[in-house]
Amino acid sequence: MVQEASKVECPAYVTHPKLRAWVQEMVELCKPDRVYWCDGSQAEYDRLCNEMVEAGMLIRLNPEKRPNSFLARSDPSDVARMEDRTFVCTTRREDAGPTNNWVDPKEMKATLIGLFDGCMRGRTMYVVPFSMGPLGSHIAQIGVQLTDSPYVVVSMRIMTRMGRKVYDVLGSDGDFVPCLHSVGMPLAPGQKDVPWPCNREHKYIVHFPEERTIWSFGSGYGGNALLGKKCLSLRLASVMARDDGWLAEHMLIAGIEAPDGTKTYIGGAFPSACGKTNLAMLIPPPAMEGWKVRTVGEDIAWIKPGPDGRLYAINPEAGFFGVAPGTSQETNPNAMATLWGNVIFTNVALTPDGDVWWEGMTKEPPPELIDWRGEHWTPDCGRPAAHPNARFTVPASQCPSMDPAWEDPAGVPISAFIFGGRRATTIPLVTEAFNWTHGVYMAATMGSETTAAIIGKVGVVRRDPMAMLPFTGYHMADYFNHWLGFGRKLKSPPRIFAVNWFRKDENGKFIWPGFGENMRVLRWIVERVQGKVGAVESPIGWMPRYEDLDWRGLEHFTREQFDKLMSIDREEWKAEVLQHDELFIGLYDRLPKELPAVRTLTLSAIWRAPERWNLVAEND
Ligand code: SAT
Ligand code: MN
Repeated sequence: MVQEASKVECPAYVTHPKLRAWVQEMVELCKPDRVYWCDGSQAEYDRLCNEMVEAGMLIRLNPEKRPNSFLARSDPSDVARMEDRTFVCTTRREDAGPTNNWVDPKEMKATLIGLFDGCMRGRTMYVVPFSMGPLGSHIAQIGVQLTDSPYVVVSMRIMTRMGRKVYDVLGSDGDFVPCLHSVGMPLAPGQKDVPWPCNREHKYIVHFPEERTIWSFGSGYGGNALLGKKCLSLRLASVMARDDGWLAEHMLIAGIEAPDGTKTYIGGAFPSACGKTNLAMLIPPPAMEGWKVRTVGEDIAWIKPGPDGRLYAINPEAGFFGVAPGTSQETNPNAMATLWGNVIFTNVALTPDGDVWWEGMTKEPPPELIDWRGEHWTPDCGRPAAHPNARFTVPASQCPSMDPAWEDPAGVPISAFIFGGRRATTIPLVTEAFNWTHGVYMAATMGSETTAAIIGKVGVVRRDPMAMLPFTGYHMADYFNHWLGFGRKLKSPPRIFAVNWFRKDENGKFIWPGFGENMRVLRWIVERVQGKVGAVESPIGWMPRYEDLDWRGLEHFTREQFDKLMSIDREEWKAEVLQHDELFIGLYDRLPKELPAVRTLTLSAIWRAPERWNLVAEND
């Protein structure tokens, strides 16, 4: 239904007076030429994609190679989530805490109203109703996004449950999160549009946790613009979760199936560039016959206690917005299979026969390409063909490893949490926390080395508590406190594990072979949960001995190599604990006292241990 903006008429099936009033108010502010109410149908999706192809905003890929798929090229100023333009606006600055950008909500509203006034002139405002989580699940949440970007509309249809049926769940008085988005580039009468409209000068991604609303201006890219993802499902949801006793986490959810058919679900938090998507879709080595990994989610988990005292998790998303570079048949065959068709690619390279390519997809690059900026590219030209943050947007249902229960509105029961970063030194392959409080400490102090994909210096350890640094919508110390209290209330809280696939030897080589071999660690974790396998107590947690892991097919990996991977170096750990302290001091006004207490215990244990603690010595 398309209509003139001045006389906004809601379709009869939209019966929610507050929603109707909000749309009317936002239309009066943004002044679009037209308002379009999305129904979420395939026909609507196809029509919008065709219109974008005609307008030069999308390139249709070769239907024989990549059916029903498209390539978008963004403006070079709009290629990633922008943390420095992301704000959490609470009445009191302390409530946002030191890890969020804060502006007084009244002041921010005034700025935004100025920017949004007339920002959709010459454009269509799309009304996009969506559910994060299976429709009607008691864990799900509803949002309605107003946007002037058809690219965002079609992306939201892949990433969320979007369309008319959301209004049935919402009824006339259900709760929804109002999400306002504009690319911030009004068109004057007769002005020609550009392939990727955005505002090069002003970008604002703003959360009002007390009102539970989101306003995003100036960017059309990813988490800045698909407001159901990081904005709703993490920053706002983390606040809701704190208030209502659940967890909204930056976690994959996977079901680990044993040869006897038993399944153990885990949640896993990793900062970017740690292979989280690959782990969620892992294919075990052939020698570990009968073991399988089933995917429930690869980015976000919403977790609630069930009546039986266990935790149940849903994946609030319906699609993957994954990083393309580095994804290959070798690193992630399931992702490659998922991408057979129905994909919107952004900022990857185009092959001469109308397909896509990115760095790492094949060992040998094609002899020529059109790069992500639309320019001719050859392997020796010195520029990357795909942008390092190039993405695919694809329905999760196409992934061959999806778990049969991935859309179960009740969620899946979680038995373990794993936390991991990218660390060349210090952190062993795997340790199990002594208890919930110790596990929260391990998760809160996790860090990861920055890679080229993350802006800033390469190889510096950035502390990223629970991989939630850019996504916790309130004071980080209150978030730690929420975690501590949450576990205390559970009859048997999930066990907590720390992992590091990235430790290097003295020659700078990765010690652990990685990829599918990570299954060996997952198996140990599952069997720890089931009480089936042993461990030894180290100064920093429980650890597997060599004989506790399944080495079938990897017999060439020696006891000595394993020992190196698991060792604890006193000097390295002294430096590590000092860095934990730095994190804690920054949050000290609200820091739960348990955390410095665990820090003290950790330090004492390291001091009492040999200078270089290792499993071989322990076993002697
Ligand atoms: O752009 S997203 O926020 O969706 C992905 C990311 O940068 O983590
Ligand atoms: Mn993420």
